[in-house]
Amino acid sequence: MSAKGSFYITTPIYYPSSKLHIGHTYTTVAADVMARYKRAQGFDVMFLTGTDEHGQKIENVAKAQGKAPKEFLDKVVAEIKDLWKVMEISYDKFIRTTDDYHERRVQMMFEKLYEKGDIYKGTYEGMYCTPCESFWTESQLVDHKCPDCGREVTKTSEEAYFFKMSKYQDRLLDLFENVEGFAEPKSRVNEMVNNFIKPGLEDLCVTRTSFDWGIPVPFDPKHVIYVWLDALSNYVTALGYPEEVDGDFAKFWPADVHLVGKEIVRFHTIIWPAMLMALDVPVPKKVFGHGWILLEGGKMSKSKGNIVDPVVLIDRYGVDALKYFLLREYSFGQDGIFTNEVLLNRLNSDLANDLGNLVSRTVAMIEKYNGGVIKKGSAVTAFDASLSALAEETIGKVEERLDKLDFSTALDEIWKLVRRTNKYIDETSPWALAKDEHQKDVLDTVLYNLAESIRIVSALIQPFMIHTSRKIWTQFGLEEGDLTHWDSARSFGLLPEGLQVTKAEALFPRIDVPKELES
Ligand code: ME8
Repeated sequence: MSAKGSFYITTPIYYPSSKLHIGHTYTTVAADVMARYKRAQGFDVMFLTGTDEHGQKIENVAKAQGKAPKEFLDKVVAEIKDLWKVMEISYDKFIRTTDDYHERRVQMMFEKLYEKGDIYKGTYEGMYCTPCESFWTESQLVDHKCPDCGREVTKTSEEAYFFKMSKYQDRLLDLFENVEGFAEPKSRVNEMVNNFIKPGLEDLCVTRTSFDWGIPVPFDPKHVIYVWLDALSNYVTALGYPEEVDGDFAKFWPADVHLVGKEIVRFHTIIWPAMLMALDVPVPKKVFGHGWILLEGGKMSKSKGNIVDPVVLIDRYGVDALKYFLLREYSFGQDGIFTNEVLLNRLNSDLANDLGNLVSRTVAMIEKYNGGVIKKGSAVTAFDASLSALAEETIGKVEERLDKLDFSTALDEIWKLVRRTNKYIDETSPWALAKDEHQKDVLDTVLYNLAESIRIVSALIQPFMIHTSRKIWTQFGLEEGDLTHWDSARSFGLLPEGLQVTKAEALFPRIDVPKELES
């Protein structure tokens, strides 16, 4: 294990009922940035994502296409993996709930809970929402409809197995009230405690007999294991539990953070910890329920068809621009509205103007005034100290923000440095210095400081925009290594003399917004 220790981060495992949209991309990009950041800091990282493949909904979609579930799923899963490849998602493991090892381990977990008496056989009577695959009690319904999606629920009665969730009520309350940072943001804690735990937890129906596309109960195979039990278990089966507990499971569990959308916080902060408590397994350190990306008409939904396709945006503006936009524009815990105009204005102001111009102006000036060679002047200007101080301080601020999963303000800290560096150009006016040969040493200092500040920016943006960092390194004659490493952003003044800069095309071309919105 690395000196820094391990870091385990997960995304939800997505339903491969159709192509993924920008909402799924949002969670996955956030997890990817955290994984890259922690690796850059020297942690031993496990980043898990995957697909949730069982249940009636998937069975129905496959049937509608005239396909067997697995045949349908293999195609959609291949498309999802292609999307993550295009987006350079650096997952370490991709789990499918149809993987043999997962199915076997879920059965083992079910048996363990049954043997312990925490799963028992009874009769289920209640309300079921088919699209959400969720059971609800009458009191949880909103206007007699599913509280998650607002759709019709149907009354169901059948023999079923139950998980003794009620037994864990007090321990769950203790978890919410006394374990700092378990559920975040804080607003979600109150919702869970007041709406779900305090009114009293009921035992959870954890099997179905009305469809077959699922993992059978090992000792009673006409019952299929409830999809949420199957799905949540992925976070530990992927690590070997309960078959192999000495390898990845020992190293990475408990998870440092499960990233999820706010609509599934309930499953992750109540059902999942209760299951783990019953299995005598530690609960995850944190469940972070982020907000939704909404369209003007409401939440994107595969079934409503009002989705934004990430591939279309990537083809038009590039992967880095999309990643930057998603994490900079929206505050991670809150909802935000997606419009093309918001996207384009953000790309123009932050990427084309602030960062793109800074790099192209600096490279152009080093070419024009110094034949493309970076020189270290010995003079100082009145503006150097504040630039270098901010440059050295920025990494600490970014780390503090990222450790709180506050991506938007982390990027803003980096952009404060970008804007400060642009201001340094205005303050020092290199074009004026270039006209006076007595100022040559000052000019060298200024150009060096600009290059050095850009190097620090490029090291800090790498978890978010690896292509852009690489393009900057190429323009400044840098190879990936000590001078581009995350920690290199702690020190100003590392660039050696004599590096050769090379002009390249603009990092982010300026977009003509009215024209683009018309097309
Ligand atoms: O719920 N804005 O899968 P799913 C932000 N299989 N995030 C969004 C979003 C939006 N508009 N739409 C989707 C499932 N997401 C289960 C999970 S985990 C053990 C099982 C993201 O395909 C967000 O992370 O419906 C949300 O929680 C997830 O996709 C839901 O994906």
